[in-house]
This record gives sequence, C-alpha cells and structure tokens, in this order.
Amino acid sequence: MDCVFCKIANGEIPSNKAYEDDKVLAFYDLDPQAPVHILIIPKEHIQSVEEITPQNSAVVARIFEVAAKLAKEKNLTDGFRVVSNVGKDGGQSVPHLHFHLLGGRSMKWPPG
Ligand code: D5M
Repeated sequence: MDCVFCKIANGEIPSNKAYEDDKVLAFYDLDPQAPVHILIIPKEHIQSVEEITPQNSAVVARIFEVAAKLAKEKNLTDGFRVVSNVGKDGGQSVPHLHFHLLGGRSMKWPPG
C-alpha cells in the first residue's frame, strides 16, 4: 500500500521518533504548528476516525495513553490539544489515522 505513514511505521521512511511500541508510533510533525507538535499513529493502517470499529479501537486507547505520557514528558502542564482531522472538510491530508498532539502555546477556538 502506498501510504506515507505506513512507510514511516515500518521504517521505510525515516522520522524523528518521540515514542514507539509494537502497536503505536509517535513522531515529530514535519511542519510544526506549535512548539510541541507530535503525530501519534497506529502502526496498522486505519484510514481515519471514520474507520474505527469495535475490532480495531483498542489501539486508540493506547494512542491516548501515549498522548498523556508525551504531554507529561514535554511538560505541557498548562494544557495541550489532541486533534484528528477527518476527510476533505476536516482538512486531513494523510489518509492514515493520526492524532496531532499540540502544545507549548495557547490554542484558539474554534479552529479554522
Ligand atoms: O496531518 C498530516 C500531517 O502530517 C501534517 O501536519 C504534515 C505531516 N507530515 C506529512 N508527511 C510527514 C513526514 N514524512 N514526517 C512527519 N510529518 C509528516 P493532516 O491532519 O492529515 O493534515
């Protein structure tokens, strides 16, 4: 499958890793939108939040455990944001499920 995040997950494309285990990889975004901007992905290919099912959702809980751990490690004590863009209207540019962990500055609401 020609998926850039699958290639990052299997090491074909290098990334600056923040965390890795058997199911999940976290790596620094190429185009950071905040002082801390890390992407957390399942190694298994899931296209987006739309494709989460009872059969594959355990990895999503693990992703959020990793988000909490990284937020602590990065000292994001004043808060942070975890967001997943879905599809065209959501602004998703890579069709492999990923959660952005953004922190180190004050976030605006609503997002653009
Ligand atoms: O977010 C997709 C994000 O993925 C976007 O912020 C750029 C980032 N990106 C794309 N390719 C790479 C590589 N190779 N390394 C690190 N980060 C990358 P979306 O929500 O789909 O727009």
